[in-house]
Amino acid sequence: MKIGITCYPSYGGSGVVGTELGMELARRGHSVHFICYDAPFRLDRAQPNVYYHEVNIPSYPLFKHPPYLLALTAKMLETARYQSLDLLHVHYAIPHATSACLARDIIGGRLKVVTTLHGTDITLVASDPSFRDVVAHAINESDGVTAVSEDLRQETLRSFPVCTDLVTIPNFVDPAVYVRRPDPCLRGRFATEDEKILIHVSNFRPVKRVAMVVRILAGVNRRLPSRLLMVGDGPDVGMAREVTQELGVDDRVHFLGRQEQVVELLSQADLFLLPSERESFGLAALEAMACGVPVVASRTGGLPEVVADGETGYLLDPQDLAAMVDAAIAVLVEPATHERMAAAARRVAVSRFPTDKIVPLYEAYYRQVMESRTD
Ligand code: GMT
Repeated sequence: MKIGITCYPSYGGSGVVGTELGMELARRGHSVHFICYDAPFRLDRAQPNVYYHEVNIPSYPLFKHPPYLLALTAKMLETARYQSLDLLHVHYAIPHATSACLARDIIGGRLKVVTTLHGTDITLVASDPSFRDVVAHAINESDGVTAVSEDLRQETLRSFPVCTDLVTIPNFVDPAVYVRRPDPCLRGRFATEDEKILIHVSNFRPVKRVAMVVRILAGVNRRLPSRLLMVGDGPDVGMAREVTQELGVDDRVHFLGRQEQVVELLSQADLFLLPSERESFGLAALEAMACGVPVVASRTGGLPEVVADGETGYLLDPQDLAAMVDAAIAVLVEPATHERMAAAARRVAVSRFPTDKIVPLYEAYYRQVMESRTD
């Protein structure tokens, strides 16, 4: 197949999924054309069957805001025409799905649009009433729509006037890449032998509740000497630093900024923290699990579909700090318990969400969509 993929190229789960999916489809022999405003950060542009088409956003004095939606549509149209694409697969509804449907309608013919909903496109941005109908229209006009968890699928059906089928295809992880690589030297840079390492990876948006991550570290550290690795960057990083100072744990928390490869860091960690307000899937938790790191997270959104409560970690009320601290200590304090949960985390990640099980679901779905009628 000849597939166009659009995703946000910057750090973020939906961009990672779109990029990893495209590269795996290319390995399987499909021609994959990335259509983005920047090269996605994990994209290997030297890989066979992978092409990159940059969206150029014009700026004229008349425009207060550059017309990104139209620039993207024009690039999709051009790429679809000249590369004879079969399908545009867009990750994140806003505004990618709208652009793709417009490009398809202009081009006519057999081009199909598949939209994958990732979460905040539905739960946060689209809950702005002024966006709701636009997003609903793009969902309904797509030839196929997938959601990354069953919870997100249900949430979309509840919150939008959707009159099309939605299919759940979960996110995935490559078990050969995401595998624990212990490195005593690297671990020793952060912690002594008797200290535990907690880790959090995110884009530090308010929905991630990074202050809560720091509070959990402070609570755990009172009973078990611990360190916290904060990986990523975003609007709440400054606030998280302030909380470390307020709680007197600034020497215990390492802010490492954005990292392209997180496997090395995850591999040194004993526990992953994700006390988000909402999480449609929790790809960061899945990546941690594949590296044998148990997870303490919120019982919210799609996380219960990823983290097996009591087996690969614990799921708790995101507001309940004491319960999160107790759960973290319960995972960490007994080496046998930790070993059991770490092994279960790896087992669940590689048995339920491996790339070679999930990507064929997308291929089959593309075929189904391409065989559907064009009215
Ligand atoms: O977490 C974010 O704010 C980024 C967002 C994105 O679109 O990049 O992540 C969403 O998509 C990820 C990939 O499907 C999911 O693993 C995340 O759970 C989801 N984030 C939220 O629902 C908050």
